[in-house]
Amino acid sequence: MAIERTISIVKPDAVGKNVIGKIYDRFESAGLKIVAAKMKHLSRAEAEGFYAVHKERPFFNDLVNFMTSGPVMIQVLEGENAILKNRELMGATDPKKADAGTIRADFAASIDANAVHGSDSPENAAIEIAFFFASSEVYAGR
Ligand code: RTP
Ligand code: MG
Repeated sequence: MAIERTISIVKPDAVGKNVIGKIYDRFESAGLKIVAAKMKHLSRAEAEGFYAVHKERPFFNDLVNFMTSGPVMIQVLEGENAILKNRELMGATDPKKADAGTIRADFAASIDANAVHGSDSPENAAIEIAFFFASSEVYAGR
């Protein structure tokens, strides 16, 4: 299986609930390694740029408002099948539909305040990693 890298973001609701460490434990327990991390309060321009793929969607403005409502914790996860593995750990977008034991089932309140973001494809993972980190800021996960 391929070693991949993916972007994970702990969203403002989960940072506010003080569960960054509990979410990091899910990644580490699943064999994913944190190889870069930073806390950041996104500007409107940064949130709009990061979510540019959604700019025509009806929820875009709510999404940008929410993602700029407080600091987020951004990390690069590395490991076997990291992109899909992270999506499985996150659970469905709507926490009401997320499987028991997933991050969103356990920590999220609504489809807007849904605790985490994860890249959804190798192409988007590469774009999203480059959006937040210089290559010199991402470390090899030996
Ligand atoms: P994310 O990008 O944050 O990891 O979430 P996702 O792939 O599971 O969902 P996506 O379709 O990419 O949507 C991005 C974020 O927009 C909000 N959303 N709201 N009201 C709605 O119908 C709706 N649909 C999506 C969610 O907060 C979602 O995480
Ligand atoms: Mg998405």
